[in-house]
Amino acid sequence: VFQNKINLIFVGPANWSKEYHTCSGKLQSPINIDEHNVTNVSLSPLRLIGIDNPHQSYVTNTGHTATLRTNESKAVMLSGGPLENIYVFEQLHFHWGENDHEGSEDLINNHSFPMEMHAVFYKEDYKSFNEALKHSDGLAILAYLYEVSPQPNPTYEPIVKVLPDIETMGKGKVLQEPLLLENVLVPDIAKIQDYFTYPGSLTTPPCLEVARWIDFKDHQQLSHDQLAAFRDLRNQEGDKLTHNFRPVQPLENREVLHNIL
Ligand code: 1SD
Ligand code: ZN
Repeated sequence: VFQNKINLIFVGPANWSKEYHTCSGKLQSPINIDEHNVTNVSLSPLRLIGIDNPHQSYVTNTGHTATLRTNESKAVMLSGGPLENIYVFEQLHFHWGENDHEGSEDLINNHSFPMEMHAVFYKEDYKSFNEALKHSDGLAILAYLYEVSPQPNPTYEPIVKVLPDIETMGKGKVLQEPLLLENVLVPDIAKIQDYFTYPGSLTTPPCLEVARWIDFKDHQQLSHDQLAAFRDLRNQEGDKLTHNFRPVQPLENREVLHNIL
């Protein structure tokens, strides 16, 4: 266990580029999005297909996060906006912090949110998620930011409810009812075209620079207790998983677009 802990510290975010040279590229994620330094654009509508049917879904503790997948492949597809092609839903997962004042990966005007959800899609032409990782236009990732609300958000209750059952790394649990992804991915149809978008990377090693990021400007709500339920998950060492976000990376020569209606 002692040896493992040393390895874990060694491979922490600050040391990733020693182990994975791809983690020190010029298109790394996350970033701080400075709202005063974005270019306003009006792209074609972003479209999500297949979200109006409930899909049987399961949540897994990967040791780094809780990941939700559906049993049906190609259940949900994404296109439009900055995307030139069709992208297939792979999984969604969460990043959070030790308390309600930190946790998001991307920052907005240097502000951190208590949670960020990533819905990961791969380009349909590449046939599989793993193949898509080999191409610079391989992934599209929808990012949702959360703030603390006094009331629990009912949309996330089915997910939060299974977390105690998957406390240990490697455990998974099917949700009691098929999940209507529409509520999760399009919480407010009137606000879905208001987002920031930029070219970036996976936020975990090997930090591949293959992702088109789409960060919604609208914030979602979770109660303190709902957020706290994620912090009870355990990592590989059996310790509480209380900090799974990567610090922001240099913007370098990138432009962040702000899509407006
Ligand atoms: O951190 C996730 C990681 O868990 C895995 O899901 C990977 C591939 O999808 O993506 C990264 S992230 O860049 O979506 N945060
Ligand atoms: Zn992520």
